This record gives sequence, C-alpha cells and structure tokens, in this order.
Amino acid sequence: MSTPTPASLLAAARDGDRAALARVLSLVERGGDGAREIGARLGEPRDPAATSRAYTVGITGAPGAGKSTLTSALLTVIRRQDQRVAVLAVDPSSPFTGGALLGDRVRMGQHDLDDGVFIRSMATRGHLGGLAVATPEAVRVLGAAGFDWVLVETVGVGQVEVEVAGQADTTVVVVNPGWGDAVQAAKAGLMEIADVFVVNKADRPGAAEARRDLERLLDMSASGDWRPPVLAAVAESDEGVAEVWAGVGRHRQHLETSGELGERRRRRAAEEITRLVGVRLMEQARAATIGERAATLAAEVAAGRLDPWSAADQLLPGP
Ligand SMILES: Nc1nc2c(ncn2[C@@H]2O[C@H](COP(=O)(O)OP(=O)(O)O)[C@@H](O)[C@H]2O)c(=O)[nH]1
Ligand SMILES: [Mg+2]
Repeated sequence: MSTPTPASLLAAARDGDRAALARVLSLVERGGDGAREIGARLGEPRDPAATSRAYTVGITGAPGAGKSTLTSALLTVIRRQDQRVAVLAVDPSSPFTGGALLGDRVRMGQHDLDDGVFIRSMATRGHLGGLAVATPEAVRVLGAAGFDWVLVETVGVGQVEVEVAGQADTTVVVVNPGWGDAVQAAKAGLMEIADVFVVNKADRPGAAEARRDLERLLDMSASGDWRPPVLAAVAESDEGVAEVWAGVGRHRQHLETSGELGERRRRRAAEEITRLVGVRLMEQARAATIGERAATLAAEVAAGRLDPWSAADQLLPGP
C-alpha cells in the first residue's frame, strides 16, 4: 500500500476521518515539509469559510490547577449545546489522556464514543519554533475538520507556554485558592492575556480571598472596555462550570460586536509570520555555521587572529 500524501490525509480529515486527522496533526507537530504542505493546502480551502470556523479558547494556569478537569467538564457543557469541540492539550508534564481524565472514566467514556469531540495531546518534537509554530496550524486543521470550538490547554509557566496560551481568541486563566496564587499568575504574565479568570478548587479555603486578590490586581492593570470576570468553580463536581462557559461566551460576543476579534486574529497572524521568518533565519544561521569552514574560523577567533564579527561576516554576510 502506498503512503498517503499530506494532501490526501487532509482531505480525509476534512471528510470526518479521525485517524487521518490524527495523522495530519502528527505532521503539523513534526514540522518541516509535511507541515508546510498541510499549511499550504489549508490556505486553499474548498470552502473558504471552513478554516476560520473554529473559535479557540486557551485554558492556562499552573500545573495542577485543574485545567484538564475544567476542560473535561466544559466538553460536557459544549456538547449539550450540540457544538463540536476539539481539545489540544499542550502540557508536556501531564498528557490529557492521563491523570485527571483516567480518574473520570464515565465522563470521558462518553466523550470517547462521541464524534463531536476530539482530544489530542501535543508535544514539542524539538524542531525550531516547536509548539508556538505548531499550535496555530493545528487549530486551523481542526477548524477545517469542522470543529466549532478548539480548547487549548497549556501550562501558564514559562515564556513559550504563555505565548502559546495568548494565541487563543479567549484566554481563561485558572488559579487556585491559597496565598499568592494570584500574585504568581501576575508574575508569570497571565494578567495581560487573561480574558476570564477562574478560581478553581473553590471547595477549598481561601477562594474568596483569591478572588479579591485578583480583583485588586485587575483594578491596577485592567484597561480597555473588557474587564475579565473573576469566577469561582469546583471543576471536579461541575460547580460553576456552566458559568465559566457563559463568561467565555460573553467575551466572545464582546470581541465580535466590537470588531476586536478580527483585530486580534490579524495581530496573531502577524506574530505567526514573524515567528516563521525567525525559524527560517535560525535555520540559515545553523546551516551557515556548521562545517569545516566554520570550524576553521572558530579556531582563528580562538587563537586571536580574527575577531568574531569578521568571522560572522564571512559565514553569513549582513545586510
Ligand atoms: N478539590 C478539588 N480538586 C480538584 C478540582 N479540580 C481538579 N481537582 C484536582 O486537582 C488535580 C489536578 O487536576 P488537573 O485537572 O490534572 O490539573 P492541570 O494540571 O491543571 O490539568 C487532580 O487531582 C484533580 O482531581 C476542584 O475543583 N476541587
Ligand atoms: Mg492537565
């Protein structure tokens, strides 16, 4: 049997073939030529509306905050509204298929049999650009495959993770009760990207204080005409989860009526292009600086016979 081409896999994924969809996402994750071909094919959709159809919701916060539990609970709410939803779990430390969800077999069992739900863990494959490059492409693939919503779970620590989290249309930041969680979130840069705050594990002491801390931080930092609501939830028992989804809906409506959604997406597209140009330049830099000639120049610089600027000029002339 011949290997299917990226184009034929994408066509099958668009027609609802879940195995093909999984393989397309693997290509996107791996980067390189396969990812490039998928990207180009997505740019020429049979149905021009198809690729921009999915609305993305980022769900971010510290490890253990309850992001996967909340995401899983949201799936139920979204399915009740008869919308199709995909999850990208970009959390290398806890794959979505493990941990929280294995402890919740009944609920996930339902989703497993449901072709309106698609769940996928994404991992870095070590290629340049990694997740920051692969995630938006994966979201487009899922949009083309007919999902109305894509929930992207990411850990909100580290620059790349916060960058990925900020790529969503609406970003939900999950914190927990307990001294300093709100402050930690602020330090990680999450105040800037949060559209909705959720104090999850509100069954534990300190939830009211955590909400107050966040409101105070918002008093200092919030600007513009959307102030992120600060909601409480117990994701484990579905408490407050419908309200979280309603908060996301209000934010979406705000973005759509103000025209900011288009603006956000254009800004993200510009960032994505910049990132791809950066990857290309890094590839050129790597290609130019390996090999015998580079090694000879390095020896010259080490011996003090050449300055590093001139060596760089010889390998890759500047503008
Ligand atoms: N007490 C309590 N525990 C929760 C709640 N939501 C999630 N958990 C637990 O917190 C742990 C981490 O949850 P998980 O969803 O994997 O967190 P993630 O790392 O942010 O995805 C799991 O043991 C969950 O069962 C909640 O609302 N209350
Ligand atoms: Mg998780």
